[in-house]
Amino acid sequence: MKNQYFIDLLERVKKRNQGEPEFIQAVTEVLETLEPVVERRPEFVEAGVFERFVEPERQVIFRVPWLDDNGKLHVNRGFRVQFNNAIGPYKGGIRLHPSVYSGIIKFLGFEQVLKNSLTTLPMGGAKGGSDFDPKGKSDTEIMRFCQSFMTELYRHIGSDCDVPAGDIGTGAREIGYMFGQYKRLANEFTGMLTGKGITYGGSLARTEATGYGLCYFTEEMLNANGKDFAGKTVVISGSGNVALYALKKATELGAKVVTLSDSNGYIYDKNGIDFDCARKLKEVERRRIKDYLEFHPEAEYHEGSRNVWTVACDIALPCATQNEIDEESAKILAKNGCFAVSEGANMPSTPEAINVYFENGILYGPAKAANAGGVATSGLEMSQNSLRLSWTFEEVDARLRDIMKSIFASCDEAAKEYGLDGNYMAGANIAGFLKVGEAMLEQGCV
Ligand code: NDP
Ligand code: 2IT
Repeated sequence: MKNQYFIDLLERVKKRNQGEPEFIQAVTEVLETLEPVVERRPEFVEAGVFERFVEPERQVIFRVPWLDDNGKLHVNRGFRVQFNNAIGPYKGGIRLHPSVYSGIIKFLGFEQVLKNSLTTLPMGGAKGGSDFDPKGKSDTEIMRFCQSFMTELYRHIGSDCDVPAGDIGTGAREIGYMFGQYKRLANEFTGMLTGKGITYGGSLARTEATGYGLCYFTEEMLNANGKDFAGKTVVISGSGNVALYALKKATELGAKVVTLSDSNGYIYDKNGIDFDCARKLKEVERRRIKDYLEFHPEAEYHEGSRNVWTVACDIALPCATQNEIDEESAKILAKNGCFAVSEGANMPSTPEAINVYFENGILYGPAKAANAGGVATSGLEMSQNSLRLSWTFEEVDARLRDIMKSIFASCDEAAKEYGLDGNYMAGANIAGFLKVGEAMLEQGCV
C-alpha cells in the first residue's frame, strides 16, 4: 500500500481489532484495491467515508443458553454485526460453526456490504452467527438452540431493519426454527429472514442460487476471455449448499466435476460426481462425504481436505470456507494447468494465493462478486414477500442469471476504468464501494 492516508487508516483498524486476523485481511485487500479511488475522489476522504466504512455501525454479542436432550445446559455465544445500511436494510447470513468469533463475523459483514452493493438490489451488509456446532446434534437440540438464539436476536432484526439468512451450518431447518420463534415473539408474519421454506414465504431457486450464480458468473468471466465450462475438468471443495449446486450447474454447462470435500477429506470420481447421490447423502441424510464410496466404489476417498487442490483441473471452485487455498495449494493448481479460480466460499484464498493467481495469469473471480447470487436471490425473496406473491423457478433463475451478468460487467468495467483490466478483484471492490460511498456522502455524517 502506498497511500499514506490508507496506511494510517489500516494501522488504526489493526489496533482497534486486535486478535481478528480475518477482518484485517479483508480490510487490507479492499483498501489496497481502493487506492486509485482515494486518489481520484478526495471528497470521500474529506467526509470521512473510509473511516466509517471500516467500522461496523452496530455489533451485538449475546449469551445463548440451551438444553441438550439429556437436560444438560450449554452456553454458546451469539453475534450480529450490522456493518452498513447506507443503501438498504442490513442483510447477511448466520454462520453456526465452532470456529465463529467476532473476527469471522466482522470480516463476513464487511465483505457483505460490498457484495450486496454489487447485486444491484437495495441491501446493506451484516452477518451473524454463533460458535455452536450443529454436527451430531438432534433435531430437537437444533430447535432449542435456534429458539434461544432468536429469543435475543429478534430485538435487533426486522423486515425493514435487518434480514438474516443461511450460511455455514444454517440451512432450511435452522431458518424454519428461527422463523417460528421470531413470529411467536413479535406476533407478526413478515419476511424478516430469507431462505425460508416454500410453504411460508421462501423463494423458489434460493436453495440453488449461490452455486448456480457462481457458475453463471464464472461462465461470464470465461466467455469474456474466450473460454467456457464445456468439456473442462472442475475441482470443487466443500459438499454443502454452495458446493452441491455449483456441481449441478457446472455439470449442466458441460463440465466434469471430479471432486467434493468436507473438513475430513475429499472424494475423487473420474467419471464426474453423481449429483443426486451427493445431494441425498449431504442435504437429506446429513452424512459424511466419504460415504459416497458406498454407492460409487469406483471413486476414491483421500484424507485431508486441503489435498483436494492437488487434483489436476482446468477450473477450481472453492466452496467450503475462508483461507482454504494457501500459497502452496495455489502453486500446485497453477502447475497442474488450472486457468480459472472462482470463489463460492467467502475469502477462500489467502492473499499469497491470490498473488499466485495473478502471477500465473489465472482468471480470478473474487467471492464478493462470484458468490453474490445467494444474497441476490435473498433480495428477490424479500421483493416477493413485500409484493405478497411468488415467482416461478424459471423467473427467479432468469433474474439471477441477469444479476450475475451485470455483476461481472460492473467488475469488468470498473477494472478497465481504473486501468486494471482483467483484475476483477479490484473491479468488484471499486464498483461495490462506489455505490455505498456515494450514498454515505449524500446522507451526511451518520
Ligand atoms: P454448508 O454448511 O452447507 O457447507 C459447508 C461445507 O464446507 C461443508 O462441506 C463443510 O464440511 C465445509 N467446511 C466448513 N468449514 C470447513 C473447514 N474449516 N475446513 C474444511 N471444510 C469446511 O455451508 P454453505 O455451503 O452454505 O457455505 C459454504 C461457503 O459458502 C461459506 O464460505 C459461506 O460463507 C459461503 N457462502 C454461502 C452462501 C449461501 O447462500 N449459503 C452464499 C454465499 C457464500 P464439514 O461438514 O466437514 O464441516
Ligand atoms: O455470504 C453470503 O452472501 C450468504 N451467506 C448469503 C446471505 C443472504 O442474506 O442470503
